[in-house]
Amino acid sequence: MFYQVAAFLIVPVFILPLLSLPVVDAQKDCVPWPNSTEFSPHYFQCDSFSDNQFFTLHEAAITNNTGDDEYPVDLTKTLRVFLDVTNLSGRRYYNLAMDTLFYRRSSGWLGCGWSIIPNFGYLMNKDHCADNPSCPVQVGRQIIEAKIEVSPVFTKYIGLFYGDNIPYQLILRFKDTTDPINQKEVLCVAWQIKATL
Ligand SMILES: *[C@@H]1O[C@H](CO)[C@@H](O)[C@H](O)[C@H]1NC(C)=O
Ligand SMILES: *[C@@H]1O[C@H](CO)[C@@H](O)[C@H](O)[C@H]1NC(C)=O
Ligand SMILES: CC(=O)N[C@H]1CO[C@H](CO)[C@@H](O)[C@@H]1O
Repeated sequence: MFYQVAAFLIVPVFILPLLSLPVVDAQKDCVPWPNSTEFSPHYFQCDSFSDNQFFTLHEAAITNNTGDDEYPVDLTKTLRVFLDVTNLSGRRYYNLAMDTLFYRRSSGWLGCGWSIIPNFGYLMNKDHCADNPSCPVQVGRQIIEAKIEVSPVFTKYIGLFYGDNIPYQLILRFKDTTDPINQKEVLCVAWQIKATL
């Protein structure tokens, strides 16, 4: 853990400028708060690294730990994400892991875009099925729930380098880990939110 904490605080100064070049958006999206994120969260099913995503997303909600909507989203508290999905694979999933990737918004003379925030492996490969009544994921349509718990070290790091009350994008990638060597992504969900840290 210690080396990660150190990495959050020391490495970014040197390598952030290299890693943070944004992927430039289409011109019509070049606004500071895309997809009305100033007022409400926006989600969509994102493209997958894998050939197939076996889950289809119908609807989604992001709430605080008591299940209430709270906006801006407070990243220093536990968040719950509810995903109304259909599992199209024809089989159950007992082993799933979730990667959470953070992006921040930039808009300026270089254009607009989302730049990835280096996380040094933190918030990756979180066991989705430990202590989770919405696992296993059955065949067909259902609600699955995921918790996002960001440590104070990570929120401090984000706050320090990127700031408060700006748009962030969270990408949640769910992977079937039954075969650890050959993990298959089953669902990718993007959240674009205004966040306090
Ligand atoms: C806004 O949301 C749509 C999906 O609803 C997505 O395709 C688009 O890339 C988003 N815009 C930005 C700037 O992220
Ligand atoms: C969640 O948000 C509601 C409404 O803003 C608030 O009353 C409640 O205390 C919040 N719960 C937590 C755990 O922060
Ligand atoms: C490809 C496949 O097996 N699809 C199944 C997914 O789940 C639906 C609903 O249970 C079935 O009708 C499909 O046959």
